[in-house]
Amino acid sequence: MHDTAVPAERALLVGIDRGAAEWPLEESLAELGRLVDTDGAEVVGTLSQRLSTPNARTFIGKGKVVEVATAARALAADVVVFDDELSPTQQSNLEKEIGDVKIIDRTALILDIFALHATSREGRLQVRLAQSQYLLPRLRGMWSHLASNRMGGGVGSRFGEGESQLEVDRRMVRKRIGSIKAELGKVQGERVTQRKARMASALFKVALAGYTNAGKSSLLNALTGADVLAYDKLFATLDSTTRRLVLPEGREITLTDTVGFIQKLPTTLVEAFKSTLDEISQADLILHMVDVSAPQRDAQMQAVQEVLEQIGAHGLAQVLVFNKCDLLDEDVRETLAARFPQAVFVSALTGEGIDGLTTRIEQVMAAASVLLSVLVPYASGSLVQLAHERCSVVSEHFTEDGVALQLQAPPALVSRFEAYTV
Ligand SMILES: Nc1nc2c(ncn2[C@@H]2O[C@H](COP(=O)(O)OP(=O)(O)OP(=O)(O)O)[C@@H](O)[C@H]2O)c(=O)[nH]1
Ligand SMILES: [Mg+2]
Repeated sequence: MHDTAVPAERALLVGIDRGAAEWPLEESLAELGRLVDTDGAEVVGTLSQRLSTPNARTFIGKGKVVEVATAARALAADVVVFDDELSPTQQSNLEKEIGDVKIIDRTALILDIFALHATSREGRLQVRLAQSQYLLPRLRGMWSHLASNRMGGGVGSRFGEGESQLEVDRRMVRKRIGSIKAELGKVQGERVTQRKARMASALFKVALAGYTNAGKSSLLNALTGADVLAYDKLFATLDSTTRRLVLPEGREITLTDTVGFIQKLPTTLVEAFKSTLDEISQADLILHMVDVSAPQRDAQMQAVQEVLEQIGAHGLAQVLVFNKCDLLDEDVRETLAARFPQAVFVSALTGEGIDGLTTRIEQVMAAASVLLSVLVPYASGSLVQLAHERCSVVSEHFTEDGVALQLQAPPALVSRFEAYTV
């Protein structure tokens, strides 16, 4: 992915330990390290501090700032990456006090990875929107030295009626945000049209949601023979992909793979990716994909539920899918099965458990369906076809007056059969 001729940037990671049991600092820093790696840089050291609340001025304490500056020099670091989002003030103070290295936070790193991985026009626009929204309140911190140079006179210092450079910059970024939104609106019109068509078809919509790297794209590929990039990096997928799938009993569904979640997912990203994430919030069923072998599995599941809540999808039907079960020891698996009796264990890699998963989807569909008895005249053969494609046919008899069917129909299709119910 990255040009090996260019030496990787050297990153020093910094986090604070709040004593939170669900995300131990080492695990959070390990994840930050994977993000750094995905972004093409190299981790050269980590520093941490126990603090119940971050320092308002510099995030870490005064003494720790000196320690970070010394370590950054000793390790020849190019960039210091903080494991939490820094406030604009904290960032500019850290830049002043540490000097000579780039200071970024988890959010900026995630935005950078998204920018690297965005391929579609919509994806790129969404990332640019999130980046601009992140930048806006930080303009002062980032460009203060430029602004003060400009204030000193010379080229670029003769602008507006008493308008400061900062105000000009902010206005520019706001204008950019406006034009990105307008462009996104146009691009997304197409997605909305496609989604409306899917709604009208009354196909049961299943969305894959889960922590990044859980195996969502791998599962889509395993189920539908799609060719979506599955890759052992974080945020391999940004664009959503929808495929049709015919279940063993003959009903057809759509399956949508989309962007993964992470703890501390930047709110600017959630907002900018609203339209992509709507693929999840508009689904009939969410397959919550979990990398069951991840050390932070429980905390990852919790983080996913929090994002689902943020996007208004927490009330939807969910099936818990424990993926990568090929990596589990038998006893661990038994303990988990007892703790999560509803979970379906699968391996997108070996194919194990995939049949059990499709059966479970069929069960959920049946539960969400309406039982109908209809007599369809032979002249309305297309309705019989619809019944086979979109409903679950419980029984079918050919009588003198037409085809007598017992159906489990999705609520959206009930009206189509209304005239023929018996
Ligand atoms: N051992 C094992 N590895 C798996 C399984 N499913 C996926 N993987 C691996 O896990 C990594 C991530 O898989 P993806 O399908 O890209 O995961 P994703 O959830 O789509 O990730 P993002 O798009 O980055 O959010 C890849 O290296 C896969 O080969 C599995 O069942 N077992
Ligand atoms: Mg993916």
